[in-house]
Amino acid sequence: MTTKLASLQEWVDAVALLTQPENVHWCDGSDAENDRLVAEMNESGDLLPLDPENYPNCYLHRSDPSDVARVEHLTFVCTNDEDDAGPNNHWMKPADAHAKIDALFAGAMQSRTMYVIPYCMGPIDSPFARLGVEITDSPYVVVNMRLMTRMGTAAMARIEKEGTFVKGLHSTGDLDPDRRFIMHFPEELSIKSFGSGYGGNALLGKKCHALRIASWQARQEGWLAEHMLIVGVENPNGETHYIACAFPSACGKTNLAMLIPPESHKGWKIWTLGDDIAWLHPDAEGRLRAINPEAGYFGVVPGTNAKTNKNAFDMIHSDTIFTNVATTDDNQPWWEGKNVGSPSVDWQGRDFDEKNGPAAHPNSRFTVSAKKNAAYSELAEAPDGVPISALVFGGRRKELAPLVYEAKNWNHGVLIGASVASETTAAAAGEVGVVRRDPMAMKPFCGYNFADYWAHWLSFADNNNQLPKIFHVNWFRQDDAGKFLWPGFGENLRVLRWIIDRCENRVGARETAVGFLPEIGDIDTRDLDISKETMQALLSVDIGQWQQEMASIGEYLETYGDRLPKALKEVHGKVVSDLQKAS
Ligand code: OXD
Ligand code: MN
Repeated sequence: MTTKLASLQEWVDAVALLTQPENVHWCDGSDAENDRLVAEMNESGDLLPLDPENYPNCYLHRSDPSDVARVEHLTFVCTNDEDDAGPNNHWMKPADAHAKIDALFAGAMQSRTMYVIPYCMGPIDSPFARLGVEITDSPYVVVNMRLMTRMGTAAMARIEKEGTFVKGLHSTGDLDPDRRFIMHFPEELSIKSFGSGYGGNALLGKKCHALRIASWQARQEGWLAEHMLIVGVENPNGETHYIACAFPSACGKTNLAMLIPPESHKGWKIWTLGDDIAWLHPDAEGRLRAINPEAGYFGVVPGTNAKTNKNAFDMIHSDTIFTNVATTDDNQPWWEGKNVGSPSVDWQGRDFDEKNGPAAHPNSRFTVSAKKNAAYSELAEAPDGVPISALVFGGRRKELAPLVYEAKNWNHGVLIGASVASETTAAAAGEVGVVRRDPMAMKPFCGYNFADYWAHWLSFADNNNQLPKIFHVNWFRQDDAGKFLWPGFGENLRVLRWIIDRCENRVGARETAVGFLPEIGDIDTRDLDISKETMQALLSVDIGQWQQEMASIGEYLETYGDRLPKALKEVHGKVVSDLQKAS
């Protein structure tokens, strides 16, 4: 397969001239192609087959130990004007960035095959879907992109018809961390990634395209590209509300997207539309409609078991690529929190010895097609997506943030989103467990200046009359002894129910300076072993702590200088004065 689209052919030829591959292969996404690549990788050791009886069609990939997470310090947004990238991004002048990374690409694919991967982000016939082509020298990337996107012939047909696509160029290079860069050129709709074979650094459809480049496109075209799961909550009467939730990496998005209603909630159903990314478009009625641009899950493995996420646990028993998990002596994949079996070989291929740390890497992953999820929503393929009733922000906070609260209006909700903070996790390289601001959970992923991004969010209030209500949740509040106050997982449905009741105007709320909170008793705790005191603690607002928090948010917002929208400053000022009155 080559192409009749001249701009694509010219780009592929130019890349081949620069990178000097031995072969060029145009991917069609077929089973036969996939089988051949898997067989070749079994031969080369890139993919190790797992126990075919208990894990049919499952493989293990071990990445280089220096290449196990996203690398935010090596990720750049390269716009002509530095202020367009903003203080939230590392910036490089486009010409300098191209020169630097092209020098690394020169000859980088010698004696390798160069794969050309046409893909579509979003249902193939959706007007909201966007197209891309990734060129890579990694067959691991090809087989992952096949699970994570609509990849192959149908995508190519649409690319040739529309002529516009995001250009992504990737090479694993020599994996030298000093020769590793992930560069984005939103003005050119292009991405160049060198020196990493890992997840978000290499599967360019995901964070690079569907968030960094798409957020830029979305601003120009009047929609939003967000780091959000999308879930349908169906009540026993068969009514379904769709909710989109933005939480920082590794805060339980996949678990919430696949929540299993607890025993106490017979008749309730949860439908998964997406676990990581939502593209939100205003419709003619002024609602926001969401599609998930992805077709698969690239989920964190440790902690996944039949209790925490039964749907994920079940679906990763076949047709799954594991990256950096351990194995048992009968060659089943193993990870901390699996709760069955024990590790024999660790993620680096060494005999397991607890002195070397966890057996599976804390950021080890599964890649699996979304269609394997027992809770997969049939509307996941709907070209127009689903109408969103509520947007929910959240973070991992030991204290301060109550279990749930509701914004007073859209602008206040934008402030709540802009104020999201969370303790860091292993999804990104760097220290774990420190609180950092992660506005809208987009700190690593917004392809432009946050000040302009908040202005874009605020602009929706002008022309939409049926916008979703905005909430904030915190499943991670602890007592003084460090014990989690809320059971989490399936029980989070109780909080989603309050959120839906608020959207339907079925329940009142307690107004506080920071937002509307549930009255104790309005969160259904039937059949839950939780005391009234604990619920009070979960729903308490400590005015002194919040005054400190608002001061810190104010300082943070000021770092965006003159571009910070006035409306955001005003709503911040209003919360500060309401807290003052309440103190
Ligand atoms: C992810 C992340 O991999 O957010 O989804 O880091
Ligand atoms: Mn994510």
